[in-house]
Amino acid sequence: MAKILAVADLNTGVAIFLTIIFVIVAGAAIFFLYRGIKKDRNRYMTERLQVSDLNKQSFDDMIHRRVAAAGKNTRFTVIFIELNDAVNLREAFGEKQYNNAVSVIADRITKVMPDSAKVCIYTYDKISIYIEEDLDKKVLGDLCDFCLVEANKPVTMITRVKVRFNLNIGAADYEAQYANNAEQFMQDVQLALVTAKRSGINNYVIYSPELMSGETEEYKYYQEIKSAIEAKEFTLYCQPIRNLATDETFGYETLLRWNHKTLGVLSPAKFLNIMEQTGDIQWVGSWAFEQLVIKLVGVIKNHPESKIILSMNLSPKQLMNPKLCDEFVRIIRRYHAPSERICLEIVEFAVFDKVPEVAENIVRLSQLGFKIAIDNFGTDLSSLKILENVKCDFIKLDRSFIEKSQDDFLAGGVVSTIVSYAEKNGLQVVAEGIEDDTVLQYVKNLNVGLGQGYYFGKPQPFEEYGI
Ligand code: G
Ligand code: MN
Repeated sequence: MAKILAVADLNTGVAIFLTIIFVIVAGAAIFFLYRGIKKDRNRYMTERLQVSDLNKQSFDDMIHRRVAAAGKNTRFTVIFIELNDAVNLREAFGEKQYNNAVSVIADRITKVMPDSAKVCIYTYDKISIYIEEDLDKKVLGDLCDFCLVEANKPVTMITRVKVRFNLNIGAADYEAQYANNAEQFMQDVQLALVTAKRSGINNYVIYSPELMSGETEEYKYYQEIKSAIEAKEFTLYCQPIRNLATDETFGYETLLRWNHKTLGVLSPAKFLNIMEQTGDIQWVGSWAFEQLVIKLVGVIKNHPESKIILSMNLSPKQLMNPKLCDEFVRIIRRYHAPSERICLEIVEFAVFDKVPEVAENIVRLSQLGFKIAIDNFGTDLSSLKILENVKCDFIKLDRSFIEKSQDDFLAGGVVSTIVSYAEKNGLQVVAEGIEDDTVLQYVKNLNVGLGQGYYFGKPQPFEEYGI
């Protein structure tokens, strides 16, 4: 009996022991399974969410390999994203912080891309994306829009300093026509990018042959300007505007100059026309505006007592850009610059009420606090009509008009009329192109308040005027 009990006890013991072993083994299995899944999941997540280790060289190599191995039905997409303020931001925040910010943007972009996408920080101002899929135009357009949204969100640079990047995007699909020609394919992605850039900030363009035929010369020109800006060949000169009654400096007109490698210092007359045609004026204009703002903020910091205003010319093409105001607002906010100390000079005023975008821009710029000047006034008297619709602050009388008005009784009368009109309506008049004492006395006698011209100083680098 006792023996039977002992056997029963033994059986229970073995059963308990086996159960415990089973629980331990099962527990361990579940543990390892869980760990394995977690590890895989983490690997998957990091692979998916991390910017690839690619750099320009390996990215280009990858594209070359893909093109070399491509068959008739191979399709993939490459996107270039260019950060427009790269040079300035890198200078303002330093290399390390700037690079961090670009990584943040690349991460955000990775998250909105399909799984097959490889995102690469291509150069300091460019992110490239390779997508191993045949995307239709609509989907690709949506992806570009996502990129714009993600990259436009503010990035925190140093504690509490948030910066918004501006960008342009170019994309192209690889198709059989590129067989064995990776160079051509990558150049078309770049062309799409340049075309986007010319149409204003925060735009994307998807390459299509119709859109871009005959662009090659312009493309070279674009590259020339871009490398000129990087080589600091573009500078802002300035020319004083004098208060004729007190002889104090009222402000400076800033003027763009291109210190060309081989051609010397070029004035806008030499390059602005072609920039207008190609559309490069949009981004070069924004660049110039930003330089003006940086200068103004420097003046306010170093000479708090100074009240000078800085002015700059806006080209008609710039004024037609519906995003102009947003762009300017973004820049003045970034530097905390007072818009009321910036004057925007606008020529060909008369045509503007016929172009709604232009009229809207002028009204908005004025509402934003910018001072508005009618430049080169006199060449087209119908400009006066616009004063009824748009609030202006300055009328700048053209040099040739003043010259003519000295001998021409009628024109002289017009100057007087303008001066009294200005007085009544709170505008200030600037006589342009004062070269000698005779003209200076003449305009003073007509009660013109402000003057500008070689007599007071030529356009020169800011340092020459001690600012
Ligand atoms: O008004 P507008 O922005 O077009 O005028 C600026 C241009 O006028 C500058 O390129 C400058 O070189 C030129 N300029 C400025 N002062 C004088 C002057 O006294 N005489 C002449 N001839 N040109 C001047
Ligand atoms: Mn001007």
